Amino acid sequence: MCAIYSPAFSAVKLTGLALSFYFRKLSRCVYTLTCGNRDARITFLLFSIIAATTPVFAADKTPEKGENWTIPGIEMEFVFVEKGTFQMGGRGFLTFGSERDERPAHLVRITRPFWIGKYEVTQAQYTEIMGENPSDFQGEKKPVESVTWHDAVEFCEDLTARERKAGRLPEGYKYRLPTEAEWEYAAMGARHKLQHKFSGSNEVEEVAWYQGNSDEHPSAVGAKKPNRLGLYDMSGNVWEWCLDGYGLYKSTNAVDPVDTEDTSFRVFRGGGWSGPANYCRTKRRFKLPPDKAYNIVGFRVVLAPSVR
Ligand SMILES: [Ca+2]
Repeated sequence: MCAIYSPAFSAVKLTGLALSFYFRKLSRCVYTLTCGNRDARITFLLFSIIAATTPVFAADKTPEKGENWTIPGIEMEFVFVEKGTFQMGGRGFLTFGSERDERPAHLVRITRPFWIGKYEVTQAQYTEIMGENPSDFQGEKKPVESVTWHDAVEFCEDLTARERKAGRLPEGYKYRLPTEAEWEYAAMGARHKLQHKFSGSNEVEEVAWYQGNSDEHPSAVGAKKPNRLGLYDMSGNVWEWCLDGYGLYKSTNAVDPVDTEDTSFRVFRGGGWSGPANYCRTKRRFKLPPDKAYNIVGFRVVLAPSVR
């Protein structure tokens, strides 16, 4: 019985009285605003409900796990990729004739989901963030090229700062270059077991701009067939910088691998408009010093957990 006279009970009672007073005042205010007109009162009420629940009136949307994402303002589209395990690298003839540095094949576990750019970063998007366009082959919808690895990293850092300021970064995530493992996992269509030679097909013509069909220049992004995840130009058009330094694979299985041992070279992937079809294989690896820029190399971006 003593409980009904406790301070907690008094606080609840006072709060109830205050709310009751507030709603009576609010009702009187609405009645006055609508001049006592019943239809106007109902309209006012409906408008209030819609305003409180419609996204137009809500705060900016943020990336939701399980859903694709588009960065407002620069319309950079990202595809959500579930975590999973895949075979990285190749086994000689069993995987379309792999090079020495593509072996040994080993299992890689991606333990956290991420988003990856649906397209290579375009010149319009690069210009919007960096205020310049270094590309040899100009065109707003063409991929940016002639960028060093450092340029690509700086773009990602500036994009991260922009999105952090806007309150649109998931906890622990940032925009950065994909690791080689993330890139290959996405190029292969994530958890699908059937492997294609190129990203999305065994026929290079279907999915890639390369030496045989490019007419010696890169093309606007997204013109070829996408892979199973809906990613375009993972094979061909421009090569794509990855985060990793260049090293040989180890035979042991790996968890969220990223090679930072020797960073005198950085890896780039996917083949490009000036190279043969074989370079467009999802497993193919190349390397360049991070301060070199060529008009065959661009990049795409992931929204992913920070790496160690
Ligand atoms: Ca590409």
